[in-house]
Amino acid sequence: MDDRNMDSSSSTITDVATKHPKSIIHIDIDCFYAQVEMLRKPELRSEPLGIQQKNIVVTSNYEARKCGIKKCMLVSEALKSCPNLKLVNGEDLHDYRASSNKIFTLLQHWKSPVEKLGMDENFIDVTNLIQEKIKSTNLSNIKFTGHLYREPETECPCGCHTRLKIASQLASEIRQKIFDELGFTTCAGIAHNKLLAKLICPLHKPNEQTLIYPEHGEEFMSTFQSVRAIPSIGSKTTETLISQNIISVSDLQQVAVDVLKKHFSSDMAVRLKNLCFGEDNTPVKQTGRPQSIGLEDSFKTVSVRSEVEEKFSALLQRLLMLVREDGRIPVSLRVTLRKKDVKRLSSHRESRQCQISSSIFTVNGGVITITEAGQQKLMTIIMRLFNKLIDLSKPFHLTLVGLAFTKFQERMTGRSSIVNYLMNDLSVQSVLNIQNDCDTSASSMDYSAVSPSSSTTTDLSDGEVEPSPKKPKKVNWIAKRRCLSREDVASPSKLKVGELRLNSKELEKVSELRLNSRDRSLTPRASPAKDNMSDTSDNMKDIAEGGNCDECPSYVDKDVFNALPEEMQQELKSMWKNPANSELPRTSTRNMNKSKPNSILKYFVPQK
Ligand code: DCP
Ligand code: MG
Ligand code: MG
Repeated sequence: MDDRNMDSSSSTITDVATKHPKSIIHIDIDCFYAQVEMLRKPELRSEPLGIQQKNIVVTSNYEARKCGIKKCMLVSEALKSCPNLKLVNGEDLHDYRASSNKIFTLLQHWKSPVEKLGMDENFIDVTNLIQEKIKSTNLSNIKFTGHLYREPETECPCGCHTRLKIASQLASEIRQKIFDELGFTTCAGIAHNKLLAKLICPLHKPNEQTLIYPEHGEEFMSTFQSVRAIPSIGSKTTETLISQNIISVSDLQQVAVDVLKKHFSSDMAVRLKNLCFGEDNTPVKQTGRPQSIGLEDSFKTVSVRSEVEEKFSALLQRLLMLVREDGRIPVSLRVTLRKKDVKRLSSHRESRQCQISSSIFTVNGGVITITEAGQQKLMTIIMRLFNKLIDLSKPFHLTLVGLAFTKFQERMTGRSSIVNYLMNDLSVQSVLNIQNDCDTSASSMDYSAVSPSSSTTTDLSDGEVEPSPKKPKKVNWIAKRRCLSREDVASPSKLKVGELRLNSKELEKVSELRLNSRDRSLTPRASPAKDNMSDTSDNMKDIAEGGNCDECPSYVDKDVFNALPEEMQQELKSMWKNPANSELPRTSTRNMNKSKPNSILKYFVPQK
């Protein structure tokens, strides 16, 4: 063993505060939808196979690609170039999504941050894992696995080459496990950042992997003929760049940042410059549960209201199946339309959303269900949002309708918690920004896969996902309440529970909170349906079905009340009859201690 080499590598490799400290693996499943179909029906493997959505072949197996089938080809063209092409309808995304989730789950095995990107891609930040491996690896003769974009002329002094070589071995191990356990072949890109890992991934495919070293990033980027190849550069940014005669990534590399600053914000200009040289420091953000669950349907044109209603109704049916699978109760609904501007021959998206009452859904044996009446209510809300988006006194032309549930409540468990009954939206998730056709921002890395223009797609929006809060248990919740800090105040889900106090005024809020979200003012549940919609976040309290038990105030939910133990029902009733009995001075700990051992008051006293 060469002692000199050993010394130099060990002194740099273990120091992650280096120039290229990270090791990122990007994994992409080969011909994903086609592989799902081939795993289902192995006899398809030997045939050219296309996956059809509407009149488009969205993807195909590699047999079909040999005959010239390309992604998003028209079915008619595809059949011309490959007459024996087998077509499978891929409009039902259920199995694709299920496989996608299995792969994501499997990737958690390496205990490193995994960021899911669309259906068939994941980033894994293996930086820490490699630090661990380095301790037990003989570094003197370490080799990369798979392909190398370019041989290095010299070793990077920060030690990244060794780390990336280990990452490439790890990538191979990960791909093997995906194949062994789930049967999918994959490609991987290995680099010191997400940008290069993603872009290098398809260099050799299928079932191959490629490693690129940081010093080759600039040259590799210059091989892209269009700036659009950079994941976070959307159509609007591309348009602006093209208007300045910046077409290729190489053009972007040559333009002065000050020139870009004339057309973009200063931050964005700098970011564009970094990206075109292969520099990207966006972190791999562990993906949580999707922040929104949505479906879209696109078509040539729809100009009649009843047809729109039909489209929404069909989407809703499918969306409710997804909600059932997901298991969370939606509390916000978004309607999206793509309007065709006939004069300008262009189209643009518009969305509206509003809150919906969680009582539209019921949970039976842990399964979310919705009645016919509940579905009708949703359709009423959807069409009301539609009416807000479309001026029906004028002709309209739509090319897409979309529905998405954009916020969810997490249910608490444990029968004994009164908080479960009265308030089960302790962990409301934030509203996802509407993803637009026109991406003008390059300030955050948007690696989202583009969906075909004419298909039904699922919006399990993975970009900007914040990990979903775990289902809180009552005990944890009380413990957390005790630790509320200033930052926690920004999280109303925690704060509101802590603020609960059982007097008639406050109890009103308990009921209100079932509909309440992060930044909305409290409105009694029995208040008339509000119609106060805006483009991004509306506050439509559409369901007002108070007056559920004889003695209950109108804002109390019948189901909720009836589900309470008899003892609690009695206690609440007597308190409603005489609210003064239940007043607890906020500061009085003496009074708290005096409350009956079984009193529901104990659930509502402010925690110290
Ligand atoms: N997809 C789609 N519409 C597109 C692109 C893709 O519906 N315009 C779907 C079908 C693909 C899946 O997403 O199977 C993953 O997209 P990829 O771009 O990764 O394509 P494939 O996995 O099919 O092929 P490859 O082997 O090139 O990765
Ligand atoms: Mg793929
Ligand atoms: Mg992909």
